[in-house]
Amino acid sequence: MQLFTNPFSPFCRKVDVVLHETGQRGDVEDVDAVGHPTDSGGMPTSINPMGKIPVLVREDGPALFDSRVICQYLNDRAGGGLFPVGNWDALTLEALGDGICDAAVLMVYEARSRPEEAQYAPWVEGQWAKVARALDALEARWMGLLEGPVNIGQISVACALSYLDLRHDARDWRAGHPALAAWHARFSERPSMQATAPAA
Ligand SMILES: N[C@@H](CCC(=O)N[C@@H](CS)C(=O)NCC(=O)O)C(=O)O
Repeated sequence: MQLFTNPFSPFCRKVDVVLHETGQRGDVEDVDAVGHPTDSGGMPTSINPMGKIPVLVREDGPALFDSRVICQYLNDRAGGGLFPVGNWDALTLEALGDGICDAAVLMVYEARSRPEEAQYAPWVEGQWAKVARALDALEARWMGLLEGPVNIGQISVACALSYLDLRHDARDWRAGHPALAAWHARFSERPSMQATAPAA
C-alpha cells in the first residue's frame, strides 16, 4: 500500500501511529505530499478531490481518506483493538482530538496562505478558543478514558497535543491542564509515538 503523507501533519501521524500499534508499518510505503488550500500542487488531488492528506492507496480497492476512515480500515485489517465495538466515547474522543487539529492547522494556514494585511486576528483567536475549550474538556471530563486501554481517541488526542507543541508552543497548552500534560508525557513514551515524532 501507499500512504500520501507528511511528517508534520497530525492527521498523518495518527495514521502512522496506528500502523505502528497494529504492526503494519512495513506494509506501507510513504509518498511525500505537501500543500495547503492555496497551493494544492503537491497534493494527491486526483485521488482525493479535497486535496488533503493522509490518503491510503490500497492493493485491493479504491483509495481511502480521511484519517478516520484509514485508521478504521487499518485496525480492521490487522484485527486490532483500537476501535472497541460500541465504544462511542472513544470515537467522540477521536473527534475531539481531530477537532483540535482542524483548528490548529487552520491557524497555521491563515498565517501561511494569506498576505499579512488580509489576516484576521479575531478569526485566529476564534480557532484558538475552540482548542482552549477542548483542552478544558479533556482535563475535566476525559481523563478516565485517556488513562484506559489504548484506543483511537487517545492516539488522536496525543497527536493533536504534540502538534500544539510543534506549531503553537507559545500558547502553552499545558498551563491549567496538569493531568492532561502528565498523560501526554506518558503516552509520548510509547514506541509508536517515539517512532513517529516529526524530527525522527
Ligand atoms: N479530516 C481530515 C483532515 C486532513 C487535513 O486537514 N490534512 C491537512 C494536512 S495536516 C491537509 O491536507 N491540508 C491541505 C488543505 O487543507 O488543502 C483527516 O482527518 O484526514
